[in-house]
Amino acid sequence: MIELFDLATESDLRPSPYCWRAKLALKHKALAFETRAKSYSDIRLLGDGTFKTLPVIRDDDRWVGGSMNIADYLESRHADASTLFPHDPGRLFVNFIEAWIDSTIQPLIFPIIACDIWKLMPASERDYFRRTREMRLGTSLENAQELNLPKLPAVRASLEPVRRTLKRQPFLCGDAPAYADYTVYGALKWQRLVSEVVLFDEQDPIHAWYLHIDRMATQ
Ligand SMILES: N[C@@H](CCC(=O)N[C@@H](CS)C(=O)NCC(=O)O)C(=O)O
Repeated sequence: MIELFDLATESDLRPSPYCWRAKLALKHKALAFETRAKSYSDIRLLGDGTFKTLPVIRDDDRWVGGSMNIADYLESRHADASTLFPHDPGRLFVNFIEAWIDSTIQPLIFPIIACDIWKLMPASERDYFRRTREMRLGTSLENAQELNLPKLPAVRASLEPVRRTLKRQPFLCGDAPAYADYTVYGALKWQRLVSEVVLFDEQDPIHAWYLHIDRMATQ
């Protein structure tokens, strides 16, 4: 049975957008797996001790870390199961989506929700989270939230490429969801799990798409 090491909050929410990508890749391939809740300070105890981030998976004696490495590993190991990269043999589309989400969408969302994530962290992880994330944000978690909440309309507008694509087709990958969809979903799930801010409402084309993947993710 594959084990997925997944970042957990104190109340066992699993907010990590990267871990959602890995979880959905496993579900997409219809593989049996169990998640193992971990904190930041547990990461260095996994495998050979070189992992710095979650997700990490263990498949018998094979350890793989990094969401895209995990997707690539599952794709080559289970080539007979439904592909994670349909219509994208060179991975050109999915590479763009990953770069866009990692460099633009998640950094727009993060300052708004960082303080909410901090509140949900186990007490033992809070100092680490605050120190490293305040360094990244260049200000306090509270100040980052206050400064960035008024920018919500711009954050919503930044999802316009997804919205326009979903007006033409049911999923970013075509008629069925695949890894590029899961990469976008991970960012939105992360935000919705930890914060009350609304990035898309029920009229938004993103809504039905999100609910479909959310059912897959949580069943
Ligand atoms: N490029 C990595 C990024 C993963 C990542 O940044 N994960 C965060 C959790 S959301 C983490 O484990 N951070 C460790 C830390 O801050 O110490 C991937 O795609 O998996």
